Amino acid sequence: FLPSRNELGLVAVGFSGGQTKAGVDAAPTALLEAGLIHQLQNDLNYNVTFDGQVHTYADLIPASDPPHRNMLRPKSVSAVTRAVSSQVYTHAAAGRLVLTLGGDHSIAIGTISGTARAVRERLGQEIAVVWVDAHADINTPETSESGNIHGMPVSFLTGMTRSEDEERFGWLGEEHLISARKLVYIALRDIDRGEKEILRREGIKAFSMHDIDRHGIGKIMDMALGWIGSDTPIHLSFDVDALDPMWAPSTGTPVRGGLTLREGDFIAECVAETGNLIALDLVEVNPSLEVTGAQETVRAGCSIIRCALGDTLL
Ligand code: 4U7
Ligand code: MN
Ligand code: MN
Ligand code: MN
Repeated sequence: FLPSRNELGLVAVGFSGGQTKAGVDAAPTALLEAGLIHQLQNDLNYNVTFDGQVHTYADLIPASDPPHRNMLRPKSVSAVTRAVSSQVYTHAAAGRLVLTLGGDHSIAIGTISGTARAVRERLGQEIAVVWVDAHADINTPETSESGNIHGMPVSFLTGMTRSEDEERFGWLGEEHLISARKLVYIALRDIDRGEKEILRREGIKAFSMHDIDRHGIGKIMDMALGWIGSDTPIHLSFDVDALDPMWAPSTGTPVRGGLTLREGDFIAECVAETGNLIALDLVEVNPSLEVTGAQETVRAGCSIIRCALGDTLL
């Protein structure tokens, strides 16, 4: 069932409701205008299945969406991620490697739940997730200080945050969830107090920038992929803010002291080398912030995508 070598499903998610800064919804268009599809088809030889739309899910956004359990716009994010989950599931179930262009990182509730369900149905197996980010995005609604759902997706996906309310993530079932034991973080450097507590309590594998400085990115990738094992499908969720703002300034929550461009590409290449990649998210590019660096940020995003999809493998 691992995706056939050259079939790729592309989902473009123009959504910004998981946080409060406008512009991250314009990232898919910017990435596509930079020639991404041409690169995938001509340089990398993928057969790309794409509906040609940057989805905004306008018909799914309710007129009234007040804060609930400290979450901002819970119904909107719930409805959009539910739709994304089904789009991603459809590609994955058809045996396509799925590339999703965000959008803010709340959309990972959709992408990862979609691949988790497809792999469970087809292989009876759990997926592994490699989460590359300055942040852990594992706040519960209760630990979050911002209320922004892009800081919470992992708590929903691991079943730590649950809801009975169908319109507010109650649609997430066991088939959509991942195991905290099969989750690995890379490039962390800005973790909230409540998140540290959760990471410790759940014994989640996490490699911070400190670890990367100490061991070097090569050894870190050996350890990260060794933890996952060689027979597990991998979903790579890459937040562009994992990169240092020097290389990717146009993002909503930049944190200095991040990955070099080359370290980011290397992480993606190592995941590609496993042959187990089933899905990739590239999120949090916001071309309307630090506009002088927007094209550089977009180019960095395209580079990470090409590397994850095998461009530099011989
Ligand atoms: B991103 C934050 F408080 N932890 O919860 C929060 F620092 O998807 C940031 O990684 C979340 O960009 C960042 O709001 C979400 C904050
Ligand atoms: Mn993130
Ligand atoms: Mn982040
Ligand atoms: Mn961010």
